[in-house]
Amino acid sequence: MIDCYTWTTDNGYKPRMMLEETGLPHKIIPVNIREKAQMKPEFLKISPGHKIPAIVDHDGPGGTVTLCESGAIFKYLGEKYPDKPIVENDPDSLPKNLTLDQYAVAVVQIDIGETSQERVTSAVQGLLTTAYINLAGGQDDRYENLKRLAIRVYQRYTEKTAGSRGDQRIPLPPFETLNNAILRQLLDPQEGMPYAARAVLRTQLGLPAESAAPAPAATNAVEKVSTNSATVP
Ligand SMILES: N[C@@H](CCC(=O)N[C@@H](CS)C(=O)NCC(=O)O)C(=O)O
Repeated sequence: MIDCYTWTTDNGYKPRMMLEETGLPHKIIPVNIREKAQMKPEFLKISPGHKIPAIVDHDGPGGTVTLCESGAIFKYLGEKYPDKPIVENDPDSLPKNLTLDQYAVAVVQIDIGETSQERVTSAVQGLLTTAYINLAGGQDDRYENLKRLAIRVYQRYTEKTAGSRGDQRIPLPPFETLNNAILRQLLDPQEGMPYAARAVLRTQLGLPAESAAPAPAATNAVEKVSTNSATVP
């Protein structure tokens, strides 16, 4: 059994979601940081720096393991349970395939109720950016995983907002629009990736080589590719 000391903050959600997704036996112990519960002596014994999240694994290697820092917790759980997928319905989302940041971005899909349109937009764009950077670096598998996560986060938010009563939230821009914006940024000769990386990315995406006057050509080409690549798996 793992005790997870946490609160409803971004850092607090990371290990909590990981525990919930892996289905590991755990107990959530809320530490209300608004009421300064993190300063209580019993919690300071677990987290001397008075930070959530923290875990206590009663079945750790060699006995009880106490850990703070969401990055360390993520690594620990990933090493202890390497075969448990950590993103809902995604069998490829093994801890070894994702960094904490990528995972953290992906979990916005799980508690979308409290997640704003801006946050989901930036999460999707962050995942897409990392996906294309990986593709340009020859990491095709990581590209596929990240792109899939981006699509899943997008879909999840769209489904949730469509279903909620009297929801005033602004819908997300079309996926293609987000995808195109990222590709345009990355492929921009002045502001984007270095020339060699742009060339690899263009080849991988089946885009024509950079022309002397890239702006209109790149825009059209990107529209075409992103429509295809936005197909939901
Ligand atoms: N680097 C740490 C940051 C943890 C952190 O900043 N926790 C905040 C809440 S999100 C906290 O416990 N604040 C209460 C305090 O510092 O007293 C992590 O990723 O776990």
